[in-house]
Amino acid sequence: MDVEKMSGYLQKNLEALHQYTATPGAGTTRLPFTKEARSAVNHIKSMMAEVGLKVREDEAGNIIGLLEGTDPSLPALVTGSHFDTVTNGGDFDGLMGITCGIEVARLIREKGIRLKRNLIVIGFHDEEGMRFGTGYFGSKSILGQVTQEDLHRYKDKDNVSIYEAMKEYGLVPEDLPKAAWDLKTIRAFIELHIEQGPVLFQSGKELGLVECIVGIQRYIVTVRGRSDHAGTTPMDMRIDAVEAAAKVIAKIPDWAREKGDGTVATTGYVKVLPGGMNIVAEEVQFSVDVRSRNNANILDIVAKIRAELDTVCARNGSTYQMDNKLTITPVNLSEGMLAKLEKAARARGYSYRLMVSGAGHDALAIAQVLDTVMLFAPSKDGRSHCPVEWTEYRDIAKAALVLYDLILDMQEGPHD
Ligand code: HGY
Ligand code: MN
Ligand code: MN
Repeated sequence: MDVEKMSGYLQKNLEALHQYTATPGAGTTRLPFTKEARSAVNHIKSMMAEVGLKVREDEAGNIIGLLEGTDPSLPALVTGSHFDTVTNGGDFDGLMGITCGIEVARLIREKGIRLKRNLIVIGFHDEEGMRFGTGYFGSKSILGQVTQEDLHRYKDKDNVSIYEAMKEYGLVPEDLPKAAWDLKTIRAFIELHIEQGPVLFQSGKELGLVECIVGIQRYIVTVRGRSDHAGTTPMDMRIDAVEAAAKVIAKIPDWAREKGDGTVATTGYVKVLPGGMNIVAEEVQFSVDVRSRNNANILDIVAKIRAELDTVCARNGSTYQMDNKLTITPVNLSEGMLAKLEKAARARGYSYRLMVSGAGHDALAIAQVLDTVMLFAPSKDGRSHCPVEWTEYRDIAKAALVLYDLILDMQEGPHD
């Protein structure tokens, strides 16, 4: 199959899935355990069935398509990504990896090829963590890393827990442990994804081969002051939660800049209560997302945030708590599989560059315990997690064809 034909299939799939959003006309919003997720899942299941995959939905709400190999005793290859999105996100984040897996399965069948290994195409649930502030729910579930306590602990902005959301969605939360795989049955995981940044796009290369994925730590910080009248309360009698939080938030970006190493730190969410113009703020909640390929940088910035909170709160009498939502260390991807990807890209005459992923992806969770590799297609202008997210279908098709080559190149023996 050439790039044009593959590109046509992928465009049809991705355009069809674009409709499943809670914010039509304002990007794609498909949060986990919602009706948008359910509709997209049902459509993806039909796409998988159409190319001959045996389809099931697991206890975490992941979608799993199986193309049986001639020797199912061999550890399987797994490819895919997530079907949930951020709020007002784009059409390609996550779905690229799922639709490429589906189209490679179609190509294998159209060519009449019988793989030795089972091939699993997977659509993960709740990679983004957008609703509950966590992330990697579906991938951590197949790794057996999500506890029943987690399901009750993490809640969305309407105070709905993951547990309640799962039940509403039609899942049985108590059955979640059944979603865990025997990792000995898996040879490797390959995730195709858009780059979501400017490095590959600006390099002008067609493909990004990912060597390393940054580590991430995420927190929700709650600073508590005292609500008072904004006009009558003298400045030296206030316990202003905004004053304390703002002094810390303002310092975080420079702490990341000082580190280099591609270290980043972001406050993407701030909520002030009660939120009146004439009321001294009683409470501020803000998010912290710190990432680096060097874990020591992450630890140092988190320590600085905690120390600064101690200082500013002691000064104005406010208090704080720092709730950890995610801690995951940087991970190097499989050198052997990267070498196979380079061989395939060169054979097809596609330009490529080796690179670091600043975004997490399900691969970040899975690479902690399994051989994993990622393949990027360029994001136009490096934009992602926004409605203007765009990747050329031809670029996605090239990644899919290299995925096809890699799958065929990993069929020979147990360590291929
Ligand atoms: O936030 C991330 O790195 C990914 O897009 N979920
Ligand atoms: Mn994302
Ligand atoms: Mn993603």
